[in-house]
Amino acid sequence: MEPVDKDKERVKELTDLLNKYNYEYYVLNQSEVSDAEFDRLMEELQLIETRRPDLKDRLSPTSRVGGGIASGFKKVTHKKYMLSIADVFNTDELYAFDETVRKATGLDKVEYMCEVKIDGLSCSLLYENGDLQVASTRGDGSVGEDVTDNVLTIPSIPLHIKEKREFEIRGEVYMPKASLKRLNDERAKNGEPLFANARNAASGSLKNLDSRVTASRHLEAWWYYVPDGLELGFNTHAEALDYATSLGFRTNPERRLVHGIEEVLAYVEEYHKKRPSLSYDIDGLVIKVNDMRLYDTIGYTMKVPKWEIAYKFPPEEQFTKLEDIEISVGRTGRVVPTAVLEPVRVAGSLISRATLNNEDYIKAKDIRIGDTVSLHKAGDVIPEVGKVLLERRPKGTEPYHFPTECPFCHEPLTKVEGQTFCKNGKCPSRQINNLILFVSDAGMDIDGLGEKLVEMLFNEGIVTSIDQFYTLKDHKEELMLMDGIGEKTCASLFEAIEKSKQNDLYMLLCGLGIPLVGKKTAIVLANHYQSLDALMATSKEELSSLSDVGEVTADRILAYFGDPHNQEIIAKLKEHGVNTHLLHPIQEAKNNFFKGKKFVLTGALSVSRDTMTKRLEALGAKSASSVSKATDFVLVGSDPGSKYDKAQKLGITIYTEEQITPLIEEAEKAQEE
Ligand code: 0OX
Repeated sequence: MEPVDKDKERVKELTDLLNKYNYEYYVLNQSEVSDAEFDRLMEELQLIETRRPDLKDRLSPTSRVGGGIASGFKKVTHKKYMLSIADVFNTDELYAFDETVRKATGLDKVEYMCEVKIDGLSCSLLYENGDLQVASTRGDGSVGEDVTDNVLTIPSIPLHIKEKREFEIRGEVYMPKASLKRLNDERAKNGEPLFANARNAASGSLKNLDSRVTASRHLEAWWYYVPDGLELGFNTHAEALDYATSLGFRTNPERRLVHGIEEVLAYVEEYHKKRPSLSYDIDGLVIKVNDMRLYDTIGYTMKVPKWEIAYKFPPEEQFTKLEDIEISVGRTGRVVPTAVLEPVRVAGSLISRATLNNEDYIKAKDIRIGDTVSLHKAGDVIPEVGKVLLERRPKGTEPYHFPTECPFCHEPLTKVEGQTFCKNGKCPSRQINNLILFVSDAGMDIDGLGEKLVEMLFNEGIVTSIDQFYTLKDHKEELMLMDGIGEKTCASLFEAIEKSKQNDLYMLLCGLGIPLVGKKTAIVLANHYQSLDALMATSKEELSSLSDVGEVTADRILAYFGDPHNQEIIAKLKEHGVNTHLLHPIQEAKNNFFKGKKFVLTGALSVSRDTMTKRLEALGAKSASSVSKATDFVLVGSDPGSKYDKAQKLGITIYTEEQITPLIEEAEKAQEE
């Protein structure tokens, strides 16, 4: 008899448990285990694997966190050609599609599966003997790229399935709207270029050579096609999808089986309306013949099947006049051109400014002041100027000359990889933006110091570096001469500045504006080093070993603290009594009912609104001042204002303090575990 290998048994137990919890949490959206318990089991498995590398399986749940950096992606030849779909843009074309299908099959009324068309990146998963073998992108349809290491980091994807025959499933990897917003907010704070839409972000994340980056991007996937459905014994697409669901794959619940084209049109109309409320971007709908036995009869044209069609939504586009091009220089020195527009409504909001990205973007489209331009919301997030309507170009316009020197400091500008930079660290625009970051809620969160006031303080020479906020009280007389600043404003401003000295270390780190250090990284650094001095004395090796700190970030951090000018400012902050130590270990809000939810407070509560806001924010909720369709819930106290009426009108969930308190307490308890 073989001796019992206790580690081996425990690895199996832990693997099964972790896979089960992952499935329950990420596929079923229900969980019977706390995050803390899950993390504990994961750490235990990691420990055993470190001690016993012979027991580490390629498909271990620990591989979900990402690993090394690849030098490139291997090519994968698809077993069956990875089809794409023909597009149609209106209902007439949908009728024509139905007619083709009816003619080919001789049916009067066809059964169709209607699906939403996810705006992501198509992906194939191949399982052999129940184990995930390879995950690949579509590529040119015949040959794709092996992205298995990256796909493993998407927690909802099953590593093992109970089907032991060879099984392939295809679907779409995507970035949920909330993840894209979080990612772009973080990139904006770090002065990095933003992703224009969810598809680009998903593609950049799935095809990243560093699987730890993929893991940090919170990708998701829906699975929508079993290419060998017939061979596996299913007659219909619906049956194949139900089987995939039973194997543990996420299949999209918005799908609907309908009879005849009229019901297809009803689905189309319904999803036009439903589109904004989905948590991910869709760019259309997909209509598939349900009976797979008919596919060969209906046939294929070149690379697209005739048994399915994509109905594409019209782009949300408007036209307006470009009145001016404004140039701004952010704190990192990146020069960004912005279009100043005649205000126009796009996808529900009034737009008067839109990004022009960079010099090359303007040049490629020959965008000129005075032009009529199309405007769309890139990925429904950032308004972007699309094309120029040349037929409406007024006489006498001139090609736009991108500045060659900084409009703020007049130093020559430098171009790096398509982006333009002002490299002058003393540039007033960069300095003002640094100051703004320091006091903003993304930094030290000092109430009363708005962008306008900071700019005035800089222009008056009162605050030209961040440490000088702490000597502002010596300039009371000059301050009182400024517009709208009286005795009371001054007093509360000085109080807020004084209070900020007691901020926790991570807030200071965010406020310093260290390149590539956003809130998440700042928390990791603060928790690990516990003091600014310890962080300033660190090595590249130690920095790079931390989660969320890649090599590039480590270099930037070291360069920042190595700069004598920054060292001088930090010394002054310390002299003024600014805290440079970790006060409370900070945790990222765990998944709970409140995380990511947008709330509005109205009426009087038993505690101050500030206290309640802080409590909800600590759970990951986001406060907003006015009620809109995007509000998730409104908390009402006594004598609520018009926000209450608006919430009722919009059908937004309303809680009283009594109703919400038990929910908050439950989430707080989970947070502490
Ligand atoms: C989507 C989507 C894409 C099946 C055979 C060719 C295309 N983006 O959501 N493709 C398909 O169908 C495949 N369905 C979808 N829902």
